[in-house]
Amino acid sequence: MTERNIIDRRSFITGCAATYLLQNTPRTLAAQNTHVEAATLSLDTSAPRIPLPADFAGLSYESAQLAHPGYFSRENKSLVALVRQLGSSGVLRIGGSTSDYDTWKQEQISRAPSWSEPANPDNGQGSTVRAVVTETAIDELRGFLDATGWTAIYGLDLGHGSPETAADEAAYVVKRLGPRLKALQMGNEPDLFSRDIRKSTYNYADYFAEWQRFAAAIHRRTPDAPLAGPDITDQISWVDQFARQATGICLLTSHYYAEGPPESPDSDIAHLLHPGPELKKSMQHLVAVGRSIHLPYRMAEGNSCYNGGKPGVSDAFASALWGADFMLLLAQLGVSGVNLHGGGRGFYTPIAGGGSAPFQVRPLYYGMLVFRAFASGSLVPCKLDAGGINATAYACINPEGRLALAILNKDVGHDLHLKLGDDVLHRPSREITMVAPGVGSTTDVTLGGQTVSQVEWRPAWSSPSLRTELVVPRASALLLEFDGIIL
Ligand code: BDP
Repeated sequence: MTERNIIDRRSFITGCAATYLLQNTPRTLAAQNTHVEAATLSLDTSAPRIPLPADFAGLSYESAQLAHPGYFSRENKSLVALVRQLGSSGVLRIGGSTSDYDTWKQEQISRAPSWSEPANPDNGQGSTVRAVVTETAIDELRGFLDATGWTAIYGLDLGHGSPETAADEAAYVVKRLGPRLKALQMGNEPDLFSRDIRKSTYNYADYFAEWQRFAAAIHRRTPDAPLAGPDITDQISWVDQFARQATGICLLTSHYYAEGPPESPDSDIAHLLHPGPELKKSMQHLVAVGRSIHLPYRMAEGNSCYNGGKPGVSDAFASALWGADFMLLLAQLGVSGVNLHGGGRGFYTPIAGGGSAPFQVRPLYYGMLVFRAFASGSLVPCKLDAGGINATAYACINPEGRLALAILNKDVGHDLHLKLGDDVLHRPSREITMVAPGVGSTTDVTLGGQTVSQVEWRPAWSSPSLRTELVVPRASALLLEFDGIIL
């Protein structure tokens, strides 16, 4: 799904119960001489908390990456460390458009010069890569998953493969990945098959008939193979139909790109930082569809801008603010996880490089670290009325019962000033911020005063003296934990 509308300001639901924390006062921003209306932040302590799935964080890569079995390998130590740092039990999704063009070979291969080279995300020009996936790649993948603590969602070739070949591949993947396999999927974005790899009238019924043939073949060989789907991009109604019809599935999935194509002038930072109401509406719908059949819904592939991303947007600090906000919003809406697509030197990839080049983290990686640093335990519905400033806030109760807040100021022109209420005023807190020289900066992002150089991020939490006001500078994020507040 793609968000197409530009909405200037985000609107917040009114009427949350139990205003708890912060009051704000009207103020004047000296720099712009702009009057900003009063803002408030309140927690709805009477609403049910939203438990955060331990494997919420995720990455997504092309199946073509498996043609280089040393990439997802326990021996690729820098990648293991970088992935592990994003979460001790995330989900690696392997699929993308190259999954509908790959070739499964039941063979073991030995090291070649390109053993651990990275593969770029497909840039939407039509997949030219026909990657060969071997048993060796699956064996190495198991080592990688064990070393990171992550599980995998694995994509099989519905586009050009046969049910029998998919069943062979699935049998090996289920056997070798064992408990590290979360689900198998067949077909990447089948709602777009009518554009190129099927007839132009290809519809849901055509897809589901194919899916059933593949599922039956897989289950004949491997009765307990876990299946997910339909992994569509735009046609959300396919998820509704799939939920009603598919049997033997454990997870519903679809994709989301905030904007695209890159050539469009609308694919810019301003749009990225102002998601329209559609995103929330569609995610609420998808979560509800899942709940109606007692299954989780996961956003299995997505990022800022499709067709490989847009330079100056997808690789800029704006993507870090977007990514953190996107993950927290979807978690708050009850989505069970988010897989951000990347790989190689794609503009939107959170981790770039590898193989003959060193790994390098991009701004989006810091956005994912914000989620990691802030979110544990359960979310408490929270309402920020930022007085016209483009900012969002999330509240979380950590497993010890202490309150944490994440405040994301996505406004490039205004700092956010919040006056602390009495309940909080005299509580010691610790905090870290995510900042960069500018919203368009592609380097020099810091979180907790640190950059992630090769692997380890050690945030310096500061304990500011007691204050009456919080300031979240324009284009930055503030994470706070309160020592004395137990909810
Ligand atoms: C998605 C495909 C993925 C591409 C991505 C993109 O599943 O393989 O890399 O689009 O266009 O639709 O960036």
